[in-house]
Amino acid sequence: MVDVDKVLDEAGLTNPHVREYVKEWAAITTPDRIEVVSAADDARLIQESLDAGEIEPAGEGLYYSRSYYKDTARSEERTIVATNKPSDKGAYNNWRPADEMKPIMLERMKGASAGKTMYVVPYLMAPPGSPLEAYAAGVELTDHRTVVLHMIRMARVGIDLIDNLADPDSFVRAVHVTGDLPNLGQGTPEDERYFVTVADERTILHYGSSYGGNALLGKIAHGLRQASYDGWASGKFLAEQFMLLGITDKQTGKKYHICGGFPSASGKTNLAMTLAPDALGDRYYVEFYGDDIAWLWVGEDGKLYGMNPENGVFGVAKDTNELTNPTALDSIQPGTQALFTNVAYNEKTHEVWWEGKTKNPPADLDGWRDWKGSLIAERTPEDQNEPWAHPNSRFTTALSNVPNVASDYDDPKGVPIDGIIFGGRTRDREPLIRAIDDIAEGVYDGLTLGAEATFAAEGVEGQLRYDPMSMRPFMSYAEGAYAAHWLKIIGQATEKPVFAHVNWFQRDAEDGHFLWPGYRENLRPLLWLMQYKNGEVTGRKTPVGVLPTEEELDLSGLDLPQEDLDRILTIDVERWRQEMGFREEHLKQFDGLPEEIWEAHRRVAKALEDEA
Ligand code: GTP
Ligand code: SPV
Ligand code: MN
Repeated sequence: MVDVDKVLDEAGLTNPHVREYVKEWAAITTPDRIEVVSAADDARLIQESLDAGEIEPAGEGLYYSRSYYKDTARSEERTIVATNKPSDKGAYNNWRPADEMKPIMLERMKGASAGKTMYVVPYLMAPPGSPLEAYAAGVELTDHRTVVLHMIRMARVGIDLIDNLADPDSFVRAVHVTGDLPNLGQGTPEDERYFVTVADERTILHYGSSYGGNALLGKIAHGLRQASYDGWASGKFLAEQFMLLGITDKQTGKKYHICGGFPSASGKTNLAMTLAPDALGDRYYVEFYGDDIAWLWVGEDGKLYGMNPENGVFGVAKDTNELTNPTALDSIQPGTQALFTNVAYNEKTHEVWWEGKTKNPPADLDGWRDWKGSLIAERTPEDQNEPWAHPNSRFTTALSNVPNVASDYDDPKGVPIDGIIFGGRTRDREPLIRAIDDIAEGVYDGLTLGAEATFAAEGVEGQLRYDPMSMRPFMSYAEGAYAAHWLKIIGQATEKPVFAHVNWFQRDAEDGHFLWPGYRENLRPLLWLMQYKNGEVTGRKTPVGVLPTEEELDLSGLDLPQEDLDRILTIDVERWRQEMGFREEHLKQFDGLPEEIWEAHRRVAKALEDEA
């Protein structure tokens, strides 16, 4: 048995509640060693991980790791929100009683860290001094060193952060036990994994993975599931899977902040890191605040504020290149201490590669291994077309490495929010952008956000996989209450943000090409939205919102076929009428949906029926 008191004394960790929690879980998981971690330990932990072969060098101050091959993404089926209130059950949160799940997790975790080190990782999901600090503190216990390296990049980590809390008992208890990855039956009926947030006890219990949102518990388990529950229970804030960016118009000196949700792998990181298109000259400057999570609240001055609780970026590697996202490449340059996970790796040159990094994979196959660790040169003919990198391979880097990170990104005050946008991958129907002035219609639009089903065989043609506010995998309480909470928070703001729905992914029906070039050009519709909010342009009213006219949208330097432009700046009324039926079925799943949302739905439906 480890002498926990001795370890905590030596580390100088004094918070009595944290000490008690560490002792309780050490007795359950029975690690051989316990170590308390601060960000300052990073260099030593990196060296230990290199020595142990858990990570490999990927250039000067860059590192590479592979996760177990059946452990490469979040598992939605195995993710559960457990509380003591059956009324918390929603359509999407996989609700189970806390009394049922806690014994299961105890059983799984019992003795499961034997032979390993338990790292105690105190963290804060906010800049210190934030008005939401009381909801931001957590202590992750993890038995996986690579998880610690990720936590140090993705969150603010240090003993001082939890030793000086206003309420020393107000921290999230976040327990991560990796388990025996080759023997967990991932994806089979005997699947042993469970990722449980006991939301009304502010306790997170994750067992059976060392990857991403399954294991870095500050990120989505705390930053989204727990925080959205806390935001609702306290009545104080929203926690959403949102990016957050700033746009400065150097000519007028005005600065705008826009946040918004796109479902996972639908372009948040790319949008937040976007740069002003060259064709617009150097008039605009885009600043990065966050790419995956935003917490929103109404400040004492009555304005809506937002902040990114994270301290780093866990970005999709695929298709990241000089054209699509040069900012991302800059943020993972030598010396940044960035980590790569599940990309392809050259064991001789220590280079990394992923699909879309360059047009073709490296020609000289010598030393290259794919994300599973197999030599590319030894691939059989059947395997030739397998990707080198896993499609969900990622890079992890601290916010401070992002070249266009906002100078005030860690200001605890947050930034005032001018616009809230929603966007999914939709191949038809959704125009480039439609602005929505009415709050209930904006919230309604968020609730009916979706991305097209990727496996057409199982889905209905034209029907979306709805993903309310891009929170479907992170929803922690019932959707009706969630909608009401949104209406309440936004309703309190004295200056209302403008809402908009965007779509970068509309395609030509015949050859499938994207009708809009996307990536950094996505700034153009956002500039229009801010002009619209300022009353500088009026747009064209449609049943589903206000669309820019061709003249209003700055298209300078772009050479788009007229028919593509016509398509993305109009709505397909027939498809929209069909969509309204799907939406009705979708919304009916939600008990207690506020009447304002149903009214918004009926208003839009009627306007579509009345349209010639
Ligand atoms: P998560 O981290 O999973 O929440 O994803 P995300 O929403 O941050 O998505 P990300 O920005 O990483 O983009 C996912 C994929 O979409 C990448 O492969 C991008 O290259 C691609 N993508 C992003 N923006 C655009 C765009 O404007 N047009 C097109 N065609 N593809 C895009
Ligand atoms: C997502 O899947 O939306 C992510 C990555 O941002 S993970 O942290 O694994 O959730
Ligand atoms: Mn995400």
